[in-house]
Amino acid sequence: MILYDYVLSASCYKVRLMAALLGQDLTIKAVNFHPEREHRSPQMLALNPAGTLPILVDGELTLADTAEILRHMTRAAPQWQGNDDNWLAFAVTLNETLGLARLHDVLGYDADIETVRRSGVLALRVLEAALCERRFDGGLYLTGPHPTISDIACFPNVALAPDGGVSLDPYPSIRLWMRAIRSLEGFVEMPGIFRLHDLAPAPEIKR
Ligand SMILES: N[C@@H](CCC(=O)N[C@@H](CS)C(=O)NCC(=O)O)C(=O)O
Repeated sequence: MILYDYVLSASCYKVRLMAALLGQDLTIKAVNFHPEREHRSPQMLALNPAGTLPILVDGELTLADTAEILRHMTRAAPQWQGNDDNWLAFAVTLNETLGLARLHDVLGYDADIETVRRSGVLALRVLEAALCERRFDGGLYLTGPHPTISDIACFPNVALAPDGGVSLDPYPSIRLWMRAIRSLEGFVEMPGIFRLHDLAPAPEIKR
């Protein structure tokens, strides 16, 4: 499978992370998204007229929607498919709010930044409430005790929220959920999202 990729894209990272967790090989074709806007070049628009990344090519198949890509990658791993497409739709909301705030702050994208950040905070509150409820049901992940594509679709834009000026401090259940994802076997990093074991241990409290 070939991934047309930009290293700082949260959406492209979803695909790289999924492949790593599944142990699948990806041939990465780096696209100069910024500053060259190569994803809008005639060659790239021929692959994906919407002019977005990621794009996954698997033989004859070309996919340019992250949810579809994640479904395709997990077709032989039903335990990853989950049973709740609402979270895949929610991941789009996260991309349009927290993701846009980050593109504004990091790459200078035009946005009504306060409104976008406020919408991002509303989405985080929804996520926090859902994850808090899950923990009472004994589940660590969005759809139950095991991670699914719902978690992979939602995780990157949440983890990178501080890059868009949105703090994660008020959300303990979200932080626990992110720790769980970052400790998964096969987890890979992207700039700004680190593997759990690479973090300094919590300081010892002396009494
Ligand atoms: N519909 C796409 C959207 C993914 C997306 O938002 N990609 C961003 C990069 S993270 C993009 O390509 N934006 C186009 C641009 O900013 O010109 C999906 O869900 O995969």
